[in-house]
Amino acid sequence: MFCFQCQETFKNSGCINNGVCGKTSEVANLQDFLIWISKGLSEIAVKGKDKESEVVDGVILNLFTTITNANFDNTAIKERIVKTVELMNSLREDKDYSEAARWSSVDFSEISEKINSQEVSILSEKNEDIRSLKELITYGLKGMAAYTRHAKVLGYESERVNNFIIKAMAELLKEKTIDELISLTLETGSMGYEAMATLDSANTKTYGNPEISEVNIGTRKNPGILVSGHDLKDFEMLLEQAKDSGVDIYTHSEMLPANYYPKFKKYENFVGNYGNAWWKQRDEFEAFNGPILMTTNCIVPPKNSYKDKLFTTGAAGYPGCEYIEEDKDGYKDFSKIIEMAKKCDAPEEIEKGSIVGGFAHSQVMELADKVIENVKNGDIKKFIVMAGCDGRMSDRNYYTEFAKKLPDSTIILTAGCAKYRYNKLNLGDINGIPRVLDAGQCNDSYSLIQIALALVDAFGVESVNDLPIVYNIAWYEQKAVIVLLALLSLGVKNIHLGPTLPAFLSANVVKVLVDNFGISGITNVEDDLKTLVMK
Ligand code: FSO
Ligand code: SF4
Repeated sequence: MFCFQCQETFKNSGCINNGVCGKTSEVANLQDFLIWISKGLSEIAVKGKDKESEVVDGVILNLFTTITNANFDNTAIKERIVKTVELMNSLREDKDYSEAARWSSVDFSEISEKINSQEVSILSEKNEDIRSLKELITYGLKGMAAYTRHAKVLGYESERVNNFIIKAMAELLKEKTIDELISLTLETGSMGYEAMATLDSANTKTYGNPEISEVNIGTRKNPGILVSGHDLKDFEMLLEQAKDSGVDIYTHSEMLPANYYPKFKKYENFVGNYGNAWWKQRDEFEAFNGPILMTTNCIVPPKNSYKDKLFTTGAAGYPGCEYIEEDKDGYKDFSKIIEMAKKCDAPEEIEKGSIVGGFAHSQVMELADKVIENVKNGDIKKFIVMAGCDGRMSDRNYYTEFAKKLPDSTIILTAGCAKYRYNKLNLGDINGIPRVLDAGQCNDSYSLIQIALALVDAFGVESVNDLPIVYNIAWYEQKAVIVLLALLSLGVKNIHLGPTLPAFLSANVVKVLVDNFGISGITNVEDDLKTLVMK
């Protein structure tokens, strides 16, 4: 195996035996093969007459399934391989195709032979810069696919985004120049922005606009179910099915923003949020006592103490954990989880109190006059976008320290699970405006962009780069990659990206990003405060 798609990759170079995330080499190799034939399927679609919706759905699900920490189940990946090859076989015409598009076998001894030949591995591309750009685009597409799928289950999609994903996947099979790949990278970013906008519409039109909310982080005495991941539709279905069961529902990690949506607030058994970012789950899931539903990434290989209580659905999967299927109408029956919860002890209380969030674009626009007034009178001097991801490496304490040492005249704009590094610090407020404004999930970085664009108008400046906003973003996996590409496609400059720059960026590609966008890594809290805030 060789995988370097996430920030925790081995020695910031590449996982070669097993993944730091717990992915086995068998799963990693099958995922590489799945991505390779997904590009082949896309080529067949591009060269064919019609783009079947089955192709779009299949390629999107395949991309999503291979995101870091989403699916560790080789049986599930093999099923996706079989479905993909069967679809290719049914759509292939009498045309000139690449080898990936010609692949027709579902015999896993042949597939293993192909994998062992190393021809579908990331390293099969020998030119380091071409490999770097092609993987950057592939990872952006994975993030885009995840967002696109969440919108689709709520009945929203963008044909342009769908078509782009298929076109870009097919393009990645071709020989390309560096310039061609750079332009495809930026196109990926702008389509990523559209994918995030589509998901924002899906979420807000279905569940209302997020509003300022105080979220309970303590527990009650009833048994509970913990819901993690990003899929709001799964969350709604579970809430609805559990509403009269006597079982309480809690969000975990990236599901925390569900607490901000008006439609979910009417459920009396919806208690609040339990625990922290994804990487602390092995202790927190044990303490929770009840079953846990993982609707997407980020799964950490479970301890035996709760493994039989861990359920997966959608693109997520873990061997030995029960998977909840959807029926042909998209309905999922969660009764097994609810029945299991009834027999479990109530969650152990690991924290008490509350946190405040719900600052997506609509809520911030309502506060716009107040925000602008505070900027004009100098009480707010700077906004620091600290969106992105959390992770298990201790060097991420940097973000807690950075947040603590920021001057009182600054506001942190956040989204994604990075917030858990500072959202319980009680950083106070500026004339009633909290100093940490949480817009929501990583995809709600879209809201942060909307807020920046509104400030451009309000202050009459030419671009987002003229605003008192700086970017100190943390990344972990491929959804953060699409958020980053979206920001670049909008012309945002001087983003600091940490805790390390991606291992998949070659030295020359980093140079392009530095020269054209002023991207840089992080150094230490004191120096970065000077560069970002005090200048
Ligand atoms: Fe991932 Fe980052 Fe959204 Fe977290 S981009 S790691 S769990 O912020 O969440 O999916
Ligand atoms: Fe390694 Fe990250 Fe790939 Fe997992 S997803 S195998 S940790 S690079």
